[in-house]
Amino acid sequence: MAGQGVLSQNSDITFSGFTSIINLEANQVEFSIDGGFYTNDSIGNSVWIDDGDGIKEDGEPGSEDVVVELLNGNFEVQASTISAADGNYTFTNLPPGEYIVRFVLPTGYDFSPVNSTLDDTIDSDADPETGMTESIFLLVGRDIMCFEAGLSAPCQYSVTIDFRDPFYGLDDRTISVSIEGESGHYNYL
Ligand SMILES: [Ca+2]
Ligand SMILES: [Ca+2]
Ligand SMILES: [Ca+2]
Repeated sequence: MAGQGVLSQNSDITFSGFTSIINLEANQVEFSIDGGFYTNDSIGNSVWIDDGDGIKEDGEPGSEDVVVELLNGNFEVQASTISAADGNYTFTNLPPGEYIVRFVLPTGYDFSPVNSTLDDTIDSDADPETGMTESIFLLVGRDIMCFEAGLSAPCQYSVTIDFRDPFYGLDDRTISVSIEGESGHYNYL
């Protein structure tokens, strides 16, 4: 039955919807041809503002209006959407096949490190150089909702070192240091 989501075990149709050529003799009746149906499945999940570790944690908000594209195995754009207010996005009604999700990096952000944890539901999957996930092989009857992109704001940090003598104030030289780079933990040695 259409819409029930399971490709019948003995389906005679291909993904294009056609059977192979059927040759009938005169007066022959053929009852064995049937067509199985598959559900139209989904790929998705979310884009979020990360603290730079590539792991989606409590308190890190979704990022709205990020352009997300769905490519086929030949890197051709099949669909495009934008993330919702909570950062979520979904591509629905997809036939089985090979796909890639590409996130378009918003101005002022970098992509977080990819695959930072074994839990794929909370890690970032966007390659920091290309914004693309690895190939996704969507099978019949599966929704795959574990493709996230973490966005990290480059950190800006400055410190002033004061060399003045604490008692007499004879030497008032100061040095200011400014650092700009990826979010993360830095140590002064
Ligand atoms: Ca994080
Ligand atoms: Ca991952
Ligand atoms: Ca993930």
